[in-house]
Amino acid sequence: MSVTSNFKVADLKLADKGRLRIEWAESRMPVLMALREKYKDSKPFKGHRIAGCIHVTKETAVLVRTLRAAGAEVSWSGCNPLSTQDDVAAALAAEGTSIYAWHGLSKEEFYWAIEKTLEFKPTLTLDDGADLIFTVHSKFPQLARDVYGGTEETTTGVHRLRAMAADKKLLYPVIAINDSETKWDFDNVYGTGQSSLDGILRASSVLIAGKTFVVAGYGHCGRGVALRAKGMGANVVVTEIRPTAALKATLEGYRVMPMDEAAKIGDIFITATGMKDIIVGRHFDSMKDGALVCNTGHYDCEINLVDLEARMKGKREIRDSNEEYVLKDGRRIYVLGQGRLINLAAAEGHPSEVMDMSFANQFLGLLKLAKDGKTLDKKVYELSPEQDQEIAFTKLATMGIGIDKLTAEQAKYATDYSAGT
Ligand code: 9W1
Repeated sequence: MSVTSNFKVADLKLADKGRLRIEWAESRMPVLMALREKYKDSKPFKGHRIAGCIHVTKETAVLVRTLRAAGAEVSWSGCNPLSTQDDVAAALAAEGTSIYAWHGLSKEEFYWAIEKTLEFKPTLTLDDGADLIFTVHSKFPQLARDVYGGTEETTTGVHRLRAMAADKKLLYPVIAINDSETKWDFDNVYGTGQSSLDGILRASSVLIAGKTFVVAGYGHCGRGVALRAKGMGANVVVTEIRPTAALKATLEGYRVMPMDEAAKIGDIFITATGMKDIIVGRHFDSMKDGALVCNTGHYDCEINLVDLEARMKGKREIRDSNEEYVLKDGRRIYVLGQGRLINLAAAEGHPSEVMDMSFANQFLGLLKLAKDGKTLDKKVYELSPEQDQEIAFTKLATMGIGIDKLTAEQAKYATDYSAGT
């Protein structure tokens, strides 16, 4: 463990490796890099102290570096005991960032780390799951006086903060980063879509082409996974409970059927529903020998592994993140990532290019709060649609993609209701 007065990380010797990973992410995050360039001289965060509590990953490090380049002092902790990449944490500590994060910290250490980041009395907070903001509100409410505002990354966090605001319990304004279109619509569809396939491949290396690939749940995540599986040549089957979602999947060219039917024909199964018991005993009973099963929903209750254990003769880890269950009748079922989020268990979360947009939203959200936080109400806000469009526009520009613009005539036509048909 490497410790000084402003950081605690697993091992400072990992810094060189972490730096390389961060540089790799930087080369894939052009929107954040453009923001860094834009604000490196004017330093709009000068005098601001940002406490952040979010997964310590190479992408997060790019955000941290960008906030510091724009004049902020920061202090960081991880929002999940298992998501900290120790080499990245070491690299941040080595370049002078205050950070308290290491992989596998205990519950006590987790809250200790959050409290350490509050010692410098932040003027802005950044959350992923609202643990930091809850700590301020429940244990250190006096700190809220100096806080201009906070941002929240996730759907769940935003949900809890809206409830607090409705009860008039919120002590400073919050911007819901999740609600930007350039965040949720890209994270869920393209982030989860690719990283879930990535996880399946790393854990199994199977050929996707020609396989019957069953996606349970056709929400944003399920749709992203189906899209990528189809792109790799799979025959995609979708299962659903919502008629409209099932109809969309059908008209997008997928076969839709109940899981009882899909279980018999699937080669690869992935759950993305947010509901428990999607794949249970009777499904395992009818699966083909060699079927692969995994989950990309938030909780690991979508695949009922208790039912599978009850049917097995034995199991062994046949490779990383891949357990072979041999059933009493001799069939083999392979469970990837122990039924936990496959894109995190066996891959590296969302690709940097996707996090680029999520974190550009974070940067602009904090910038808005640094400027106007003191005049905003103690409510949950969203970024403006104009800023959302601006992020998408910049992303396109960095990809060398230009788009059309309305002419003055067209703009007039768009709002002119007198013209009729
Ligand atoms: N967030 N940089 C694990 C990530 C855990 C994780 C989690 C991401 C990113 C979903 C955020 C083992 C990255 C993150 C790598 C990794 C998330 C939970 C990101 C995807 C969400 C519960 N949720 N996310 N990159 N851990 O990809 O910050 O490798």
